[in-house]
Amino acid sequence: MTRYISIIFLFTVSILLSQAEDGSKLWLRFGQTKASPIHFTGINADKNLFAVKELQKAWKEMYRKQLSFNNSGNQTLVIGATGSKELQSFGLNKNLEQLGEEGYLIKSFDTHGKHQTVIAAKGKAGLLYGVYHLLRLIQTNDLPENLNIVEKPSYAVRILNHWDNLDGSIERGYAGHSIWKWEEMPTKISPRYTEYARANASIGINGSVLNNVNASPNILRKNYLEKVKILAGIFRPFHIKVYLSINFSAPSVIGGLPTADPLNPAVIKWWGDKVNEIYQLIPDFGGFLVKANSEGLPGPQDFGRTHADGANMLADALKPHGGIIMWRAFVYSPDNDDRAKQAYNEFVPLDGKFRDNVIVQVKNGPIDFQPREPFSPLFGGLKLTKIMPEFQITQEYLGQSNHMVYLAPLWKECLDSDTYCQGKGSTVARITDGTLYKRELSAIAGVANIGEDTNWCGHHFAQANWYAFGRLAWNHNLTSEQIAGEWLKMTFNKDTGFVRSASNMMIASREAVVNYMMPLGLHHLFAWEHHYGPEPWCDFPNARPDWLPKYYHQANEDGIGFDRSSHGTNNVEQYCSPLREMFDKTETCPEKYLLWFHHVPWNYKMKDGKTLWDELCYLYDAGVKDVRRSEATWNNLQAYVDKERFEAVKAKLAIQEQDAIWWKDACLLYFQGFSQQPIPPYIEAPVHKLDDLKKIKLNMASHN
Ligand code: GCV
Repeated sequence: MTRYISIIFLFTVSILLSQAEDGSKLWLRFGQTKASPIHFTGINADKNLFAVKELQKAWKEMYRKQLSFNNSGNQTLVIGATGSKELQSFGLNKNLEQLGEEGYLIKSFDTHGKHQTVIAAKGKAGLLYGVYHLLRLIQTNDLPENLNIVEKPSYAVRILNHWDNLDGSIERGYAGHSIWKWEEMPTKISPRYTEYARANASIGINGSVLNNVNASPNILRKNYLEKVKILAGIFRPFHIKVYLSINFSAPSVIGGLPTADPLNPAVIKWWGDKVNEIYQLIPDFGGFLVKANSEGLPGPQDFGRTHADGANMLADALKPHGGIIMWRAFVYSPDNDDRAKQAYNEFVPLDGKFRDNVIVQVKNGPIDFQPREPFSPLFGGLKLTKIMPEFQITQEYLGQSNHMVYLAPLWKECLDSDTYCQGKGSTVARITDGTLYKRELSAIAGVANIGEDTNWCGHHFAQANWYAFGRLAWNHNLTSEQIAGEWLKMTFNKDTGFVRSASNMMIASREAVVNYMMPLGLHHLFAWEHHYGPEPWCDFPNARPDWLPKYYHQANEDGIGFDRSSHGTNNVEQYCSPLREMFDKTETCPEKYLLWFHHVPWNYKMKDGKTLWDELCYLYDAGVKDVRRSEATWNNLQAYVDKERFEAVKAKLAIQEQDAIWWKDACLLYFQGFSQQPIPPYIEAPVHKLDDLKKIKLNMASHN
């Protein structure tokens, strides 16, 4: 009897646990959300198609049964690729041709008293994306009676960069250890690999760089390549290619050669052989991501060669197999007068010298993923070279997995920036998506925020950034609001009021973090080691000057900010007219970039009539207030969110509020030492003492 009761007890507990809202299902909560009424009487499709299997899997979770393969009802769903018998009567072949391999149509047809919904594409990839699109419409309750959807991705390569090390740690990862269990493969294959692939495919991501750009040469050893092959096999049906970060000195470290000089014939042969070996194992391997001559990593310059020499040698090895090189432009050295200028100075003289399967990968801003930076001048500067944006989904400098910061507005700000490099309308989006220069190969990368935490990303709202990256990579014309709305409906609740409030909260969160961390173009004020909290005072003997905050804020008795104008380092010259002139003068420089481009006196009059000092105080304070507003909003939304996730987010928001106050007090008290001005009475007075804040030492070892 006791045994019987305990079985019932265990059974009940396991049901409850399996229903726990722990975030593990991401936005694919087919079984958890209230599904909309069934629209279809049956499906007409090849049941062996992976896209159809994915549809049926989700369907079963939503409706507890599969959609029957039955074409006789009056509301059929038809799925088929060009040339398939299912598509024959619809005459869509011409339209599909224009949509490429990944595009698709979802269209309604009313014929012979039948209402048919057709998902059509040129090939399997498009069908898969079409199915996920339909599922999204069902999940969000946005499936209209008549559909006429035409989709084609903005970028050809939509890729996540994992900064995962082979020992399971993640550089700048804040959601636990790596999901790649190298030691366990091939004996044990984590089910998360498939879930990862599905989540990515559902938002259009089609590539994954598995390992850190600070790459261990060992990833190219045979035993690791065998494991990479396993992941590639799992990802393949989801139309996701694997890519690897490589270490430029691999030919010497693991190949035993005396050099890694890219022009040395033995080195060229070594790479050629290695690439052949990879393609033997993984015929659809995507290519390499390379961080070279950057932050101490080896590269072609070690042998007197250029970045182009290095990239081209690797590109030549990959070319016969259709692989690409993503060559990072994240280079800077302490010997130069301004870090913001260096990537441009290094790469613009090489413009036009790269092979056609090389794309130069550029971080959105010229420094390093700060809460706000102007776009990197390389986007306008490189005209003959393919160039791709690199965004950081993981929140290295934005509160890591403690702060709720929705990043779509930050990325849109960069993509929508007009570089003017080919006249008005030369936006970063148009330069990188291939439309401005009519290029087929285009790409966009996001540094992943994924780890083995149950909810994948550490913070429930950080999932929105993974989601938003994928959606923007697919369609950079989507608005931040649209993406937030979709994600909220799928992840939390479809209630209109809930979505409106939560979406407003998400949208406001980016400006909030700018305000409480680094308003008005301030940057790099974070702590030396962990990059989490403020340390504008940080200094110690023999430190690299360009790794110290004072290099960037340049605060003194006269004012604050980095003079990058024509009177200073002349970084403004790297931007095309009229931006160059606009950034050059304090009166015309947008105030959000004021201290990025100018050293400004404390009593400088801002557009709203305040002095610079008062404005700085006002903005830091506004950032804290913004976070409090988010807390109030979230508390009001309690009825719409399950207890588990509600409490988890609430607890993180409380940390964020404390951190915002920490940032505000630290920065204002420290800069006050230079401005010598009082904090205005309408600003909340600091609650900390500067000396106490200077003593804070975080043990963030587990975070890096
Ligand atoms: C992967 C910054 C980060 C490093 C990172 C580097 C890069 O410096 O702090 O952790 O290294 O950027 O993007 O290469």
